[in-house]
Amino acid sequence: MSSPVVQRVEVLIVDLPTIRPHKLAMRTMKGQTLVLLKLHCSDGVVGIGEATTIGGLSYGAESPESIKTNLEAWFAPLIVGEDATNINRLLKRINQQVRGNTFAKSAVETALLDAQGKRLDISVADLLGGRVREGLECAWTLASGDTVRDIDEAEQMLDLRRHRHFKLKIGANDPLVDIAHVSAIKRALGDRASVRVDVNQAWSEAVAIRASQMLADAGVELIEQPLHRSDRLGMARLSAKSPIPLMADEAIESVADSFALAQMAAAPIFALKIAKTGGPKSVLKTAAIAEAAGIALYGGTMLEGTVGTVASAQAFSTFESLEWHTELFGPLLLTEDVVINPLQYRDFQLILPSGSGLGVHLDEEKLAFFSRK
Ligand code: MUC
Ligand code: MG
Repeated sequence: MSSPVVQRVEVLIVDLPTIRPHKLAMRTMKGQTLVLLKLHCSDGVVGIGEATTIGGLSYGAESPESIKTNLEAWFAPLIVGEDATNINRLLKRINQQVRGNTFAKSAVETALLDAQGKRLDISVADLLGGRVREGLECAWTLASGDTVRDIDEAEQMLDLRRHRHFKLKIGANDPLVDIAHVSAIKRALGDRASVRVDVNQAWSEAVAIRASQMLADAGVELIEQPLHRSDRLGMARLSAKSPIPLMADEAIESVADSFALAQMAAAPIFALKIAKTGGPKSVLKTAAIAEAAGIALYGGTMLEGTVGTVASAQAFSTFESLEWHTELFGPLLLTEDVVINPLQYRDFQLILPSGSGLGVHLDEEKLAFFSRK
């Protein structure tokens, strides 16, 4: 019997409202745009994937529109008509013809894994070797831009037992203003919660040296990507001086980047994201580099909807160690979900769904409503 082939590639751009504005150093998000991929296969199986970025072209090098165009114009001819069950061969074919474009690659890899999991009636995590945990502790980002509102939001999350690690988005204001904001939040929450900051590349090394000491004094436990993503040496120098650990985020745009950062001891923690390294299987390569170099892991997000979030969760559930937990809260920032079985968050954890493939199913009515026409 011949193997099923990929028959058709369908890409949807889905614009969804957020529960509140989400303020990052480079852009305030007033909504989120998901890019969803459906791979229709000849055996009737449809694999789904997601390639979502943040703030158009302000965060990553791919925009929702470029991802859709490139999937349709360049990826589709490489995969249509090919054996859908041999994921390694398809990824090799894509990597030989497509440079970069890790967001688009992540959607394709995810959809192939989802389809194969559905076919074999096993989860994506099973395809990756199996889960070592059924739930992932999940941080929440406080980014309303207002200190009092952020404290209220954190209190609500603690009451709901949904999150007890908080990442504060800073970098858009004067550093002293930002540090006062962070200190006030940490003072209000005390030992009931951990507080981390994400500077999204906004500081110079000189500012970061002073700020790292002040943030440590305020009780902050880690600083994410304080310097420009290309400043690896600066990160290494700062890591050697900072009393609290640094985490590399935007500095990792490929598996090769993670190797270079590890070699330079640029940061003792890596934020892994499937979109940055090309998918749930490819992200395991970055995790392996980090593990070999003694770098701790954190399961990051591109603020994806449920499809991208569960794809990340399936991959992160397989890591031997996930010391800094995850921030897979993307679906909770959106007012609408586009799946019929939303993810469950309880006891500070995201619970991995049971079920084959990704374990989630698209809500076609909602998709038709929210898809860009
Ligand atoms: C980032 O830089 O980490 C992840 C969580 C969040 O609030 O923003 C993103 C991007
Ligand atoms: Mg970040």
